[in-house]
Amino acid sequence: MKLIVAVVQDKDAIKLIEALMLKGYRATKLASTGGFLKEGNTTLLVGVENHKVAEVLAIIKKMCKAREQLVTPLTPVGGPVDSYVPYPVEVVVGGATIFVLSVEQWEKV
Ligand code: 2BA
Repeated sequence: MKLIVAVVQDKDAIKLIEALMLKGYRATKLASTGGFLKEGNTTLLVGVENHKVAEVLAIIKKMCKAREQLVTPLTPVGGPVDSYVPYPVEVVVGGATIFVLSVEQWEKV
């Protein structure tokens, strides 16, 4: 048994969950916030048998798109604030950040 933890963009979350449900997977959707952008994203927990991991990863890859996003860096700590010009920089967010964890025990009571 594996637990797939996938951090995805909110824009992709609903369609991804629908695609997983259509294939018979169960998922838990958690509202989360990215540490870098400080914006909302979605973390999905999907518990699956070992041999199903590849299929779930394929579904996630298919449904989650990479998007460019502009972010304005914060003023440097301790730096000269008056001469600091905050230029927006572009970061590529997603498709998805995925962790696959081994599950020691799984029970439904
Ligand atoms: P955020 O932390 O808000 O990061 C959003 C995007 O900003 C990242 O996209 C990446 O392109 C960029 N970024 C993040 N940290 C950076 C840094 N120190 N310097 C420059 N650019 C940086 P993704 O890599 O696709 O990550 C999307 C979201 O996935 C992240 O949102 C975070 O919530 C989660 N995530 C990514 N890597 C993680 C990790 N190792 N552990 C836990 N969560 C992670």
